[in-house]
Amino acid sequence: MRFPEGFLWGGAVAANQCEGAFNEDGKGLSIQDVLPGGLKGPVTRVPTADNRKLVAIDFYHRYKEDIRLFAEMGFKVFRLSIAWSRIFPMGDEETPNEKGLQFYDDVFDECKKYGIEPLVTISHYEAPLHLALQYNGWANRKLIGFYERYVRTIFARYKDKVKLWLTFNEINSVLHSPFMSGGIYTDKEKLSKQDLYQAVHHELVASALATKIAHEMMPQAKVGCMILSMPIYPLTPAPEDVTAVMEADHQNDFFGDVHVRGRYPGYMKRYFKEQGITIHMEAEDEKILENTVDFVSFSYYMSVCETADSSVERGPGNILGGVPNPYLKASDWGWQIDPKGLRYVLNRFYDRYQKPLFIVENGLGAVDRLVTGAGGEPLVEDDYRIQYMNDHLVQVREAIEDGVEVMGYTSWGCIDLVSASTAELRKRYGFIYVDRNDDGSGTLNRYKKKSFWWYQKVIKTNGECLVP
Ligand code: BGP
Repeated sequence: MRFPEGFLWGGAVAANQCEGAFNEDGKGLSIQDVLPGGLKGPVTRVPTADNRKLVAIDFYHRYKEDIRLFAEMGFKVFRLSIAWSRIFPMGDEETPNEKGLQFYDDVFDECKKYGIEPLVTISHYEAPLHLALQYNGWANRKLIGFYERYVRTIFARYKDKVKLWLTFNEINSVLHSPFMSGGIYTDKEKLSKQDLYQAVHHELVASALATKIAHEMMPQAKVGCMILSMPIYPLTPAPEDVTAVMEADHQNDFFGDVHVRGRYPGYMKRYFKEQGITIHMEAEDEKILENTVDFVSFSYYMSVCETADSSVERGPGNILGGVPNPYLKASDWGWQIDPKGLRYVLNRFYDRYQKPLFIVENGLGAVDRLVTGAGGEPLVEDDYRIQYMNDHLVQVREAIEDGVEVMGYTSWGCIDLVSASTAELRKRYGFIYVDRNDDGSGTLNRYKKKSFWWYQKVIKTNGECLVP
């Protein structure tokens, strides 16, 4: 069992979950700096001491050590995001913050030293707070212009260092977490569907515009969309349940369809009509949307079921939950583990789009224990993580056998970091343990987990050591 030559093995992080240094070197506040509890809120408006993202794992000061460890594992690619508020602290000013730009120059240079290719998410749940408070985030069309200025700035600066770009992290998540994903300050309960889908339209136009600009400024660059993928299975074979699945799928497929096909699908036009939603489009929007992506990237953690029976309870999940599947076990956070679902989504995306695919997030959030081994050495025996990743990668290989074109795989949280949904550090994903706890204690020292050596071997053998 081997993967294609040149397969991009690596890991992924996001600025707000690892960098810390929330107010250093001219960085402005981002929405994450006022979101100490993650998805469940509250929004504090000013940073509070209980917000673990303010320090996070201090990647800002320790990136050299961390990238060296990634190189030791053999990473070919490292997915990271640029914190928008390091480059434009308020989001709406005209001149970028030079120190912020310099930081990512340094990070990319460090990657280059080891032959690691950066894969950059332009916006990963970290819009400048000012854009949320002053403009209500992506609900406001003006965000397209601010985002355009931001992308032009980073493309001009990094065009010789970065070839792989993602426009928005999990762009479909804005339907479920409008503040974290879209910087929309209006309470989710009070936000109308009209305003929500109008915000989606603004993001889709901005994403296509970024793709257009990237292609003009950097002919070598490849731009991808990034979708939160979650296979949805019918809870029963009842045709009503299958229809419920189809309609739930539409709410996610919509995003990929616009990015790849360059126009709104018919099923969304029907949905807008039935919901009384009118998307306000400027004359140029349809033309801009025709700038389609070069590849499709996605996160994959779990699958769910759907049913037409509204009395059936929904369970927890990665931003969007669903009806639990009686055939699957769940992680400690209730996310149902389904390796075969990864082969299924890979085939589904490929059948639909015929574009190269990139798995840019996958992994297991678990409580790890740092213990002392017999010889006094620090140990983290995360066999459960090795099992999870082995089983998922076996299914990636199966999909490749099915003929699916897969560019690479970046495991989520290749180094422990702050969770997006619950803002905890105790929910660990890394191959590298970071001694930092939810109560703020810990040395911030890094330790290699058992999975570190396992992943190193996976990369070295190009997947040959995986166990079917
Ligand atoms: C995705 C996000 C990531 C990441 C991951 C794991 O939705 O793109 O930012 O955090 O999920 O989720 P969590 O951190 O909530 O466990």
